[in-house]
Formats: sequence, C-alpha cells, structure tokens
Amino acid sequence: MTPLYIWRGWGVSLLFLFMWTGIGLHAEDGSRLWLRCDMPKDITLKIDSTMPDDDGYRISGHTVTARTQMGLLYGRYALLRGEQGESHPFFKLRILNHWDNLDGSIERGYAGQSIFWGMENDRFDPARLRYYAQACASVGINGTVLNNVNASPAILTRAYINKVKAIADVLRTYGIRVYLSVNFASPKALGQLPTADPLDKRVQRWWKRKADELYKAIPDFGGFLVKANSEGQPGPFDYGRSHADGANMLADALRPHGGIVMWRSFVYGARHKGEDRVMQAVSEFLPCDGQFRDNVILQSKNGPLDFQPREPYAPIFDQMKDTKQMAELQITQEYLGQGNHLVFLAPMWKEFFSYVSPSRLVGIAGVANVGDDSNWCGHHFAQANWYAFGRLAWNPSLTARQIADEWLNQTFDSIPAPAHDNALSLMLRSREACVDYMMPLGLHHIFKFDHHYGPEPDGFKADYPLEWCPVYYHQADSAGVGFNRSTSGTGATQQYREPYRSQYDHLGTCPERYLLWFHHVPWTYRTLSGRTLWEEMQHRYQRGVDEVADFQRIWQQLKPYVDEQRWHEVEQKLQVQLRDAQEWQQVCIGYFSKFAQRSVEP
Ligand code: GCW
Repeated sequence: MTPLYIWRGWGVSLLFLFMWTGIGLHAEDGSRLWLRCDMPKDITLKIDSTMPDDDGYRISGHTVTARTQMGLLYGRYALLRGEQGESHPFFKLRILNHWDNLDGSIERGYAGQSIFWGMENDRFDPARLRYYAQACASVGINGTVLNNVNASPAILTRAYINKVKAIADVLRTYGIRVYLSVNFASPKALGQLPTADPLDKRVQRWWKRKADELYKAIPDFGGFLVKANSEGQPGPFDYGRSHADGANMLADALRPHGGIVMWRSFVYGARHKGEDRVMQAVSEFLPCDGQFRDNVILQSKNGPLDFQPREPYAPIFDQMKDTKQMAELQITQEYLGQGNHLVFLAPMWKEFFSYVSPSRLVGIAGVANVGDDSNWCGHHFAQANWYAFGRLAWNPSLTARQIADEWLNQTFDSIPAPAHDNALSLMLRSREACVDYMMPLGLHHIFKFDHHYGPEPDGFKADYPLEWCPVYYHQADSAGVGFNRSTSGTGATQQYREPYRSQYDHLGTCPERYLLWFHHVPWTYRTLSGRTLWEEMQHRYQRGVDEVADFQRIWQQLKPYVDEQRWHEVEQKLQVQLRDAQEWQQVCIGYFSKFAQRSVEP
C-alpha cells in the first residue's frame, strides 16, 4: 500500500525558520490528502524585505525566499510539489465558502457533516482542523467563510462568537482568516430590535457594536458574506431599501476594523419576478453600480443561472463597471453528480476565465466540498477540485492539465508514466463528458426537483415558481427545443458585451455549446457536424456514456498502481457514474423523442 502522509507541525512561527518538525503519518483513519512530507532536509528559508509586498515566494534549489512568513510557508509547499522560480498570488482574496449549518449538516454537502459545527459539546476536532488548514495553505487559500449563506442569526450570539474565535485561533497559524455569513435581519431575528432597516440608526449602531465585539474576539476577522433578498432570505428590500443601502450599512460597521462585505448577486424572483431568471441579477444590481462603499465586493456565480455543468459566463461581470467584483465557483458538485461522479472542474473554471478576465476581479470564492468523511470530499477525485480551486486562485493562468498533473503526482504518486497520462486524460475529459451525458448543446437545469441529482426533463410543479421547473428551461415542443434568449425572445443576449452579444444573438453564430441556452432550435436544424439537432443530441448523450465507460477501462488499468482501498472506492463510484450517465441518456432521449419524432415525421 502506498504510504500516505500528512505533514504535521507547520506553524508559522519563527521556530520553523530554523527547524523542521515534519512527521510522516500513516493516515490510519483514511484522512488522506495530497499533502506529503518528502521534503528535502537541507532547506534554507530567507526573508527578503525587498520582494513585492505580498505572500509570494522565490525558490532556487532548496532555498525559499519570501517577504513574509506566509510566503515562506507557501514556498515550502511549492517546493514540495517541485516548483522552482518566483511566484506571487494573483488574487488577494482566495476564499472558501462553507455552506455549513450550525447543526452540523451541510447544504449541498456530499462528504459527511461539518468539520466546524454540530459536534458533541460543539467541540471541533483540532487535528482535523489543522489538516484542513494545511491543505488550504498548501494551495494558498487564505480565507474561509465558516457558515452557510442561508445564515442562522445565532452565529452572531456570544456563544457562537466564542466558537468562531476558537476556530480562528487554529486557522490563523496557516494564514487563513475567518469570515462569517450573516443573516441581514439578525438584530430583529435575535429579538434585540424591532427592525433591521439599514437606514435606521439603531440598526446601524447594532451592527457597529457587533463588529466591535467580533474584532475584540478575533482581531483579524475578515468580514461578512451576505445572501440578501434571495430565495426567501431577508434583505434591505424588506424595508424598501436598495442592495447598496444594505451592503453599505454593514461595510460602515466593518470599515474601522478593516473588514469587507461580500454581497452576493444570486437573486431572482424578488424585484424582477417574471423576467427571464438569468437576466435578473443585472436588472437588480445595475442601478446600484458605483454606489457601493469601497470595502464592498459584489460576489457573483460564474454563470447567470446556478452552477450548471455548462453555462455561458454571467454578464454581470461586464455590466458592473464601478463595483468591485469577485467570482463564486462551486467546488461541491451540486449539479455535477454530487459525491458520486468523477468530474474535474478546472476546465470549467478555465473556460470562465477565458470570458471574464481575472484582472476584472478582486477575489475568488469557492463553495467548499469538505466534510468529515474519511476521504474529506466524498470522492477521492473530488479533492482535486479543492486543490484546483486554490491553485487557480493563486495563479489563474495555470492550465487545467498542469493542475491535474500536479495533483496526481502528489496524490497517486506511484502511478508510472504512461499510466499517469491515462489518469490525466480521464480527469481532463471528465467535465465535457458530464456535460454530454447530462445536458449537451446548452440544455440546462433539467435536474430532479430540489436535490438536483438525476434527470427530470418533464419536471413541472404547479405549486412552485416556474424558474424551478425543467420545462421552463428546455421549452421543448414539436417546433424545436431551447430557450429563446435572443432579441426575438427575452433579449438576455443584450446583457453581454460585444462580440458575444451579436455572436450569441444569432443562431448561425452562437457556439453550439450554448445553442439551446440562447435559442429555440428546430429539431431538423443542421449542426456543424452535418447531423440534425435531434441526431446531434442523441450523438452527444451517447458520447458522454461512452466516455464514462472508457474512464472505467482506464481505472482498471491503473489497479496495480493504486492502493486497494482507494482503487476500490473509486471503482465503485465509477460504476454508479456509468449507471447514472445511462439513466440521463435514456430519460432525456426518451422524453425529447416525443417532440422530435413528431417534428421529423409530422
Ligand atoms: O444553487 C442554489 C442551491 C441552494 C443555495 C443557493 C445559493 C445556499 O440549490 O442550496 O443555497 O443556490 O447559492 O444561495
């Protein structure tokens, strides 16, 4: 069995300038991560105050030089993965968002319970927390939001602030700041004020005092993440105020302490009910552009809908010209096979960066996939997505291939080339395969209701908003399939900058991967392959299934090089993935054929 190690004892203290305290641990509880401890013994660490003012590092041979202690820590991890030369973090804010509830459950979590909340006597496992922090630090993640954006007001009570302090005390050692999601109505919900109106002086004072209390306990507290007037959460609209009024009130409370507000733009069904859902964020936020304080950052999902296997980028990144912005990516695979499917997400995030230049963003957030499962993320390969998020947050110009290669080298280090290349190819093809077997050609949101696992293209529930129903998104009928968002439809294409606005607006120039996202297309439409749309759809579903079958073959070949436990666990999951892919194919082709065949043979 491959020895698996966790590096222990990497405190950011002066001590480690002189001494190594690494101890290789057999991960008896299976708590395996990419971290290893085969660090060269003769490392020299140097502080150089003339280096750029960030946590970057320079590695030459076995010498790591940095301006800061954190730079030295990051540099040592980089040396461990074989880096040489100089490197600096691209984004200043590299933050995980945990959707962890205070009872220990995790919204959209597929790897067990929270590592922060809900344990007996509410005591977290300090060893596990340190491993988590080391894993984050090893890829440069420097912040973490500890609780769900659907936030319980209780997080701001004294008892929880004490718990947050205890967590912050562990994470600080590894350069990780803690942030909290807050419920906008907290002062009212906690029974301390009759209102949460952001323009009410009592409310403003309440938040200022709360910020003072937080910073007294946690001097390097990072700030707040807010989901307001979204999916039933309270917000400034409840008092006739704007997003800017709400965000600025919190920003003013945090400002004296250097804290920030990350205000989410994931909104629909509040102000602009009835409008095409993918347009609502721009409609709602554009009037506030330029009105936010400079310690407010608008945090938007990569796509305008909701973390689908493929979406065009969210046009809010084009539209908000005078507002600081950060992107929210989803590491946890809510819509990508959850804990069961092997889907490496770096190609998806790179695709996003090819449309939204990282230079437009001040930070990046990733919805975490970490839980208390022995393998941390539910699927051994899901760790690669946590890893990839951190690496891209540090350096968005890394390629998906480089990242997968690094991760494989550290995590499955006994796979020799060319078997290694097969594993690499499996990872790199996995996202496109998922798009193919779930929702090719721009189809979207045809998942089963609520839990979002499996297909339900006929999904319609009269009691729920139409934007929760698959039939709203695919609009299949005998004339064709797809959502007309061109100027002859909802006009969502007009929210994009050129050249995308024109490109997406016309059926003939719209990239096929977004075809049914932007157009209602006849079943007999000729695609680039020469096949009709209906034939092409069938072809792609089949291709997705075939890919998963090939992933299984590759994994069989890797058996001699992977320890039995991990090999077996991944193999089991691949079987589930294949069955699921076949189900997607059968259900979707079965359903769409009812319309397509009518159209082909009227
Ligand atoms: O993706 C949807 C999820 C919700 C989530 C929401 C959000 C935290 O289905 O579970 O709530 O988005 O991002 O706020």
